[in-house]
Amino acid sequence: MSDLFEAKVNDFMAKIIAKNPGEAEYHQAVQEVTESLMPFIEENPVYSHAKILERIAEPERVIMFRVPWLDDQGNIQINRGYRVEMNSAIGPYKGGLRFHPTVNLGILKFLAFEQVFKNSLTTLPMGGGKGGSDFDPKGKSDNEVMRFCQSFMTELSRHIGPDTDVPAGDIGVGGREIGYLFGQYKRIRNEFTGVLTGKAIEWGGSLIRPEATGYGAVYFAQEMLKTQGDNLKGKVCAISGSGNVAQYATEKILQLGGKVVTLSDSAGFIYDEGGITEDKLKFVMELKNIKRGRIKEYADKYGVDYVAGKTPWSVKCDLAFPCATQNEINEDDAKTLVNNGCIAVSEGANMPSTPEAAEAFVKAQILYGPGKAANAGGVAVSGLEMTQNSMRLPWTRDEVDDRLQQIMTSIHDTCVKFGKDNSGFINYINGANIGGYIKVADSMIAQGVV
Ligand code: NDP
Ligand code: 2IT
Repeated sequence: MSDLFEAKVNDFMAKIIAKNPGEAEYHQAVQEVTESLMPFIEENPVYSHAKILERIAEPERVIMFRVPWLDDQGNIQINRGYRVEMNSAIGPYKGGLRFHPTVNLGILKFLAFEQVFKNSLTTLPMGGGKGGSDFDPKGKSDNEVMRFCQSFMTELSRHIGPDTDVPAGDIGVGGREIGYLFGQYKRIRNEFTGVLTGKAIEWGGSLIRPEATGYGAVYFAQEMLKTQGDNLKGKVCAISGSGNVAQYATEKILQLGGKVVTLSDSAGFIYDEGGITEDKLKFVMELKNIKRGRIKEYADKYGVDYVAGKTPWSVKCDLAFPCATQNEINEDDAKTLVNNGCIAVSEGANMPSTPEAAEAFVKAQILYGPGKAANAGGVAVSGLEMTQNSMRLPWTRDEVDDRLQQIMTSIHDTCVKFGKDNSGFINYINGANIGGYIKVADSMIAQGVV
């Protein structure tokens, strides 16, 4: 970046930091987008005159509320609930809910901000939002989770609706939580509508929604490899996480002939040099989705290595799929991956690479697909779930999967269109940020000063 652009980015960021103090993840997400956009905006002054970036970085609305609930011992517990309604220029607010003890306003603002660009990239009419709570579902009984969800939705139900704001899952929010949330919304509003996505198939969910984020991240990796005449066959893949996204990334890699050698959770990672098989993946799904156990139990069962307290990035691999959480790959991890011969990173998680890690990937000119492009398959199929709910007509697995593949290809095309530099290198960060921005920015201009 030239000195001029750097000065403009610094100036813009100083205002963002002053206005949003202490929100490190939010600053990080805005800075990355601003760095990509500054040259583009300077070339297209219509956007700077309309102050689009300044407006996009200010949430349309933030809702914060008390969530009181009774635990199994009859004690009153109090959590904080949030919904960040970031941008509705191209459609109703859309984005997941995260239940995790680390949740705070800054983290949800970064996630909502990323969601605006991601949703725009999907080609579907969805604005951006995100919500959640510092509630920790770990170690809670089903009844406690239900009471929490009912209390959370009692307040949230005033603010959302199928044409207003449509939440879904994220970390700590899966099928069980969506069920309890949906039940409470229906009871309060007396309406059976597509107000949440990620519903079970029997009551309005879409086939392939559980698989969509993980499958999509692998389809995106496949598209990136294709630009080099390569594919997934025989590739050794390191995956972090062992939740929804990691599980279905693993499944799709196996189907496409790759080999997955790691999975992790917040306590450590397993290294299965021989590769995770379909049977072993079944074990992981049962362990994580039903028994709600720890990934160490995989190592105990199959006699493979378990490394406590570490992330998997020291393992030699061809491809890396970070599918756990933000900032899980630091600069050293990124350099280790590159030095070990990693040729592509496809981010299933949101902002899993620190800015220094992302810079190391770009500098090494490996294929680096940032989350807002690579993990957009989840929200894309959420959009398809909304379509099916509106039509009151479900699609087949193949129909949804075909559309998902088309959408991931289209996102990749957009990244190439806006991210390819003069040397032919595809900077997917710039491609995703500029490609996601234009539709939202043009819509905001058309809708006036709102
Ligand atoms: P899950 O709750 O199903 O799984 C999360 C996984 O990540 C678990 O293995 C969890 O380990 C691990 N993890 C969570 N927080 C941390 C942490 N602070 N440090 C280390 N490991 C951690 O969530 P998802 O699979 O749905 O989400 C994973 C990522 O994908 C998130 O970044 C999410 O925002 C992103 N994403 C999800 C989409 C979806 O459709 N679900 C769509 C697009 C992106 P443990 O069990 O020990 O906490
Ligand atoms: O980060 C994400 O894109 C999600 N958690 C999915 C959002 C959605 O509305 O399906």
